[in-house]
Amino acid sequence: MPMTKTLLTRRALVAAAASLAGAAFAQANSPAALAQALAGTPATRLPPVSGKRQVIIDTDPGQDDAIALLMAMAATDRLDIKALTVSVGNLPLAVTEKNARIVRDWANRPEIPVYAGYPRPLVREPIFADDVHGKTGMEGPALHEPRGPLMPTHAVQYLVETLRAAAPRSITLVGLGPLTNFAAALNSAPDIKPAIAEIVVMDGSWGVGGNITPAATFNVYADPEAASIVFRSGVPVTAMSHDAARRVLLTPERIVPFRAMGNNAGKVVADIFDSMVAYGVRRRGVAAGPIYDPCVIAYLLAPELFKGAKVSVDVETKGEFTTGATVVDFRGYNRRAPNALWISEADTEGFYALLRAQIARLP
Ligand SMILES: [Ca+2]
Repeated sequence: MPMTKTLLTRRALVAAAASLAGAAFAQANSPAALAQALAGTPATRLPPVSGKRQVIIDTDPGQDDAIALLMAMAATDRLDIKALTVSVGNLPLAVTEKNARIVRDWANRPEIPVYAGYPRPLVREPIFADDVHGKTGMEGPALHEPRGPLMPTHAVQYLVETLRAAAPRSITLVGLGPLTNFAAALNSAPDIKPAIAEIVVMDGSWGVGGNITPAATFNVYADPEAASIVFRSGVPVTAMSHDAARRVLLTPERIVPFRAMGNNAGKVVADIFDSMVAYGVRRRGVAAGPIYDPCVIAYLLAPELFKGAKVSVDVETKGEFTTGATVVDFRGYNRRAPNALWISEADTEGFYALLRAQIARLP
């Protein structure tokens, strides 16, 4: 290629990067930075937050849910957990609601109420992930009969009544499973939207494909209509994507400090992690694996550990091969205002330091 053409090509690349991502980004004109700029909106580091957040956590425990819930319930200085609502997902509802109450016991937080939601997705047949999480849903540690009862009220009724009585933008909804309960609440009572500060979900992937089909991640695939309702709700959504969560790889070395903590919660986490690594060996032949849901709690406590971008996200509900896929418009093709903060990068070492600090606080 002649020299002038090479220069022109390079100049065109720099100009394209500048127009897409701003002059400051284009100054970092390494090939990797240029490639990222041409791919679309670059993720930026999220600012830290302070103060205490009121949260309602919807969950389908689930091994990674259990660790996420322990992490959240340890953060008594940062999270005011109003309730756990339980969804069908990794296992049937009868298993997930019982597991949520067991985790509550492990954290010694008997005052947190647990409400069970719908036993099925909005319109589809349920799918489960007991091949991953074991028949108990929390394979690894010894499980006991929960000490506290389930609340008699349906989770969706609880959500609607609580949000109707709440101050504007005061409660953060945290979704660690399929989004059936949140979608049902939003659909049946749209007047609850102003009370919601943000809906933070463990959902979707763009760069790294799915974990239940080639295109879809489990929580979306299990109830894509529900995920679509949440993303289209008009409430600010933060999506902890698999793009970010799969960077937070669990390895045998990272389990050692939890087993050495000397508290029961550290042993529980180490037992669950050992089971997850064993699954990684069985399924993929490597002693490592991703842990998903705890990344969502880490975002609530320390968003500065993550990078993200505000983008437009759609959920595929009619695909022949792609049902449950999240379609992320990094380049602004659809000319809509962003509906989500898409988190795509994570600080792995920072994440594990935070998780260790939280689990060490528990009994
Ligand atoms: Ca989950």
